[in-house]
Amino acid sequence: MRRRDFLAGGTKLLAGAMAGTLTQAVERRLMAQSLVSQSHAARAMAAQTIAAQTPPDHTIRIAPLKLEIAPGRIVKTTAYNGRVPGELIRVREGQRVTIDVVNETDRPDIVHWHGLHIPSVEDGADEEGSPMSAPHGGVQRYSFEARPAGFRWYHTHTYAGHHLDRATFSGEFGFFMIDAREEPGRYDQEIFLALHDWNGYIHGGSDGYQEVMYNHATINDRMLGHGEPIRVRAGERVLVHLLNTSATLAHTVALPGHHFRVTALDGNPVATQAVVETIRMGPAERVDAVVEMKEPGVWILGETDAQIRRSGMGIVVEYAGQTGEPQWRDPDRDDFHYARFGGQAANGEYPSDEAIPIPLVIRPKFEGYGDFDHWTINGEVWPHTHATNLKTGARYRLILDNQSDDIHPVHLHRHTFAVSRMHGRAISGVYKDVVLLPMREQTELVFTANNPGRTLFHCHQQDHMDSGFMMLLHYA
Ligand SMILES: [Cu+2]
Repeated sequence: MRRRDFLAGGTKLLAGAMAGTLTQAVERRLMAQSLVSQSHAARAMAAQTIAAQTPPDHTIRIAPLKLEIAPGRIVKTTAYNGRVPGELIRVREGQRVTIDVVNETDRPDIVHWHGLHIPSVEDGADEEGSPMSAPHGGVQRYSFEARPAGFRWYHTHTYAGHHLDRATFSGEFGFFMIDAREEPGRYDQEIFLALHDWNGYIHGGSDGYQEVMYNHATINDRMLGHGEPIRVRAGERVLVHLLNTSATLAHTVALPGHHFRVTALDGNPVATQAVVETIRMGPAERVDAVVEMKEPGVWILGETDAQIRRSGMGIVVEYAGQTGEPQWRDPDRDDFHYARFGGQAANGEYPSDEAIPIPLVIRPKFEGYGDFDHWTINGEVWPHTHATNLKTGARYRLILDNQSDDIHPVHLHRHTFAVSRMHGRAISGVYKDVVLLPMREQTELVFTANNPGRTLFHCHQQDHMDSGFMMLLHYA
């Protein structure tokens, strides 16, 4: 699916939304957040006392940043430690890591450790009971054992509403790599690439609906052609860690003349390392892939959509001794499908028929002119979405019935799930924490309730999450 298809079915903000007041649902969410925050004020004070005593392994300072994405082209944003992405946090699996989050902005903020199996209070989601960092210098200390191994990330977990430069629209994200105790390391170099869209704005449609579009895009902090190239040598094997940090858009990338051997999805090793020409990721999805450098030249690794690539989403790959204009060729086909990376369905580690079903129907809800479309789960808008009381150790099957004309990158906090059914077919061996739900289809995810505590499940598309597409699973 390309950007235009996505937008055609996509984000529906009504014409008056920008000028409108906060909706009731939004107010409810903010109220719920402030109640949780108050109940954790005591913990927050304790954390600040600790912070003064022992130095952390890492400090993340959240502050405004003027980011130059191309000569003379400045994006005003907020970011971690004055850079985008924030520093790479890299630890061994099981290693305890202590991180202080210092908030130098004028709004409360919080950092979510995405893809880690950690306690709710450390997870970095206000709705789960993790405390926020107060504005104007507030500090929160996070301390947890980093697991499971794989390519994780961290990002702000706040509310954007009509401010299309806040929350995941901002530069507040970074890579979090957890290395297994034994790394095979069959590669010559390793690179981390984050795709991001900048300067979101509301684009008017002819039907009265409006859409989020963007002026600029980058890979890491620079637009295509304005950063350092990825320098390679013929014969090298390059391990690429790709992350889509866009607030709202799925992206497809390719590297002409080369293929990607996919080794992990969302940091979890795949059953079948299929070789693909394109990689497609919804917001928050990650792909690890090995590229064999056997086509000397100067190439563009970039978005397959020409408009998005021209707006900056690309990076030059330059072989040693090669010069000239970077080359782009459209791929023959988009060949990235989750099922290609699965194993034999019969060998599924999580036979879905043994898991307790939790049916979840996803629908938009028209709220009147001058307002957002809201998103409902089983007819309810957050915070009225039901917190199902799960049993520790039991296995569950989320049956997601997407009755909308949108795709949704849904995310389950603090757990890894298996994608067990998609497009009407059983899948095994595909473990993820975000999955892009096809429109007008049922998708099934199986997980074990093995990390007790409040657990958020939500759409990672910022405006959908902000408009009610969120629920809390709870078990003790
Ligand atoms: Cu969504």
